[in-house]
Amino acid sequence: MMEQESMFDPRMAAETVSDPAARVEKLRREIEHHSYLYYAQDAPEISDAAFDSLMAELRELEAAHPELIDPASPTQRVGGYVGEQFAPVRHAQRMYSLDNAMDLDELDAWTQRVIEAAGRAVEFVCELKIDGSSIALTYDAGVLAKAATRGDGTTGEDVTVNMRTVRDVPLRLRDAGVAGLADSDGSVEVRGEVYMPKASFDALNAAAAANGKAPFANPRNAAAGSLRQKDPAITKGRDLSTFIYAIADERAVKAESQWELLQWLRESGFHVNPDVALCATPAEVRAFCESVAEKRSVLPYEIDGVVVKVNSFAMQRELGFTAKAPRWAIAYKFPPEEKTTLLRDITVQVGRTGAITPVAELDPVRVAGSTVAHATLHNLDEVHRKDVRVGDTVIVRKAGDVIPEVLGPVLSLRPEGVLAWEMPATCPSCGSPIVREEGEAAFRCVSMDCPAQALERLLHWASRGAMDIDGMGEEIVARLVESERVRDVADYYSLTEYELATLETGRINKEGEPIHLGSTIAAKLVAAIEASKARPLARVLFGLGIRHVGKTTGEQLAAAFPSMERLMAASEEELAEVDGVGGVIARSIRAFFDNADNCEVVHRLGRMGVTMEDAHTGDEIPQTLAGITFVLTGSLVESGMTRDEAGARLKAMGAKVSGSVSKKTGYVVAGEAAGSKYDKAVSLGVPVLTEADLLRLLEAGSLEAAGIEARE
Ligand code: 0OX
Repeated sequence: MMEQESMFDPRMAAETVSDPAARVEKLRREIEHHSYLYYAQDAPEISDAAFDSLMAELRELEAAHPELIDPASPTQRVGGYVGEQFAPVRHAQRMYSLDNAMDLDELDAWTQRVIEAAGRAVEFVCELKIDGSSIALTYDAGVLAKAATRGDGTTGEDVTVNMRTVRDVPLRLRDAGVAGLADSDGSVEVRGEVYMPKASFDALNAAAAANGKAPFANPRNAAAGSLRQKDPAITKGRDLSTFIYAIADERAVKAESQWELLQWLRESGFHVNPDVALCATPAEVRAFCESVAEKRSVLPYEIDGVVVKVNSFAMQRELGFTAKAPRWAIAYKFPPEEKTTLLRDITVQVGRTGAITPVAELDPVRVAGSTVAHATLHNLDEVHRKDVRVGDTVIVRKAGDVIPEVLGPVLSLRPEGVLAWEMPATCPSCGSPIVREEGEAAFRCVSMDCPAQALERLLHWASRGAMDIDGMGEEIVARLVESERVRDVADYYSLTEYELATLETGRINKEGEPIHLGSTIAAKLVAAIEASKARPLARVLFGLGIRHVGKTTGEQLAAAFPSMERLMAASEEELAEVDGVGGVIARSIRAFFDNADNCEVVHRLGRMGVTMEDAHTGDEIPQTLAGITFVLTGSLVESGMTRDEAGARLKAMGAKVSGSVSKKTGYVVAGEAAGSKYDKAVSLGVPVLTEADLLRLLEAGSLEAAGIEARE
């Protein structure tokens, strides 16, 4: 910074000031001026120390004279507290998005179209397309009153308190800006981008990594995330900046073109990007875009293209807007950035459902705003199609500038003797054999004993539609898995009340001691686990999480096989013969039971008392309701059955159960608080049964025995 004498002596002691109000006002003007030179002009005239000294004096004076405190004072950037939710702000003028030109030819086509539509020569303004988060700043009578995010373009969020902490945002417009307003006491809304410089983004992510926190994917997310902090002090520590480039309603200023507007924005004190060009021809526009693409990587902030705008406001008004974007502006997007790096290894990842995905392990490389060290290779076919091999130099790019992608190898750089990659034979998480289902790209680990899938499988088993273990939610199951007390679904049934009561929830109380689940919840859980043992075989089959075996298939399998033992022994052909079970499902069931770990878990479930055989098999129940469709609505309070349970029992008697009422519906069973389905049944003349009728029917075994009139 240049050392230069300020027009003030910053050492002047606050208590010697004879007219504090005048001194405060002078100090504020001086500080605003130097902030403007520093942040907006990038041309400071005094040292940081001198600036700090001016601020210190102002703070001291304001502390001594609280009546002089003003929200527009440079000392008042942090204050207030953002509530749980940022209040919605409806934009007076919609915040449009931009149409894109994906290459220079599309850009040329657009400039030509505009010239034709205008019927005369057109000047264009080219600006860098800052990759940040859009912001709207409203000034009332020259003072910052509101800052709002773009949101959906119509309604954004109020982030005023946080935006005030961004040091290049003027809290008050400079006099030259006020002079350029159509109405100096009126309101003006300017728009731009809030962004985080690349270096600050890297430092933020390095700090996050050191503290074991998740990093931000790119500077844009970091800027948006920093703006949505509940505590403005956090936003203040985040090194955000702005570039302002637009106005909500150009009638608020005396400017008549975008170029003049940029000049007015600068004079008003806003940070305006210096890399702008006024172009008289499409060739000049194109040349600007090309020159920017070249220097993109040396800029201290991320850009993802160039915004080209028709300069004249009058012409902008003639061209107008489509439903989503102005016709007078376009975003020329850079092609996705590509880099080369070394493919160190290909590892495999086991997803929560057992899908095995190959992952490229790369020498870390910076692409389009963030460092890439891993990239999914999707599946084996993709690895072979791209012919990427461990040891290759590969080309990496970010699809949509977010998800990294390996495009392929640089074959000329391939070392000798590298081999094509093959899928490992066993799961890296549990060692079980990996299987591939016919016609599917994905390989899977189908073991119930696989830690990578444990949480998902355990939650599925306990879920409503499966074994319905009330209260066994994600938090508790995750703790049971972490503490290694539960690994597979059979482990649920050996849990003791004591173990559950003393399970740590992962939360701590005010004294810093761990909070345990406690005996009340533990007792309820043990009862719920016990109750689940009696669920019908169909639910057990669904609960096992066999791929492709949903609820209905579970019911069909339970109806066709009298016991788990018989089902486990069935051949692929026998399985494929079951109604609703084709070749794919049959193969999946066989692969499941061909896994020794799975058979062990099922046998352990049986020993624990979980249903392995329904009391009545489908064959024994007379199919008196065959061909009749039932619709269940409302809740069955008397019996406490769920609609699913009641439906399953009707199905066991041969009925069909449907979700909607039509003329073909046989009966509608209306429980308590039945709604539109009941009304529809009445209007179509479909007979309506009460819960008592239903219970009689289930008990008696046929309509006739239950005394219910058969339908024509
Ligand atoms: C940017 C940017 C975005 C605003 C209203 C219509 C055209 N990300 O840097 N948008 C616009 O202009 C839009 N200009 C920019 N420089």
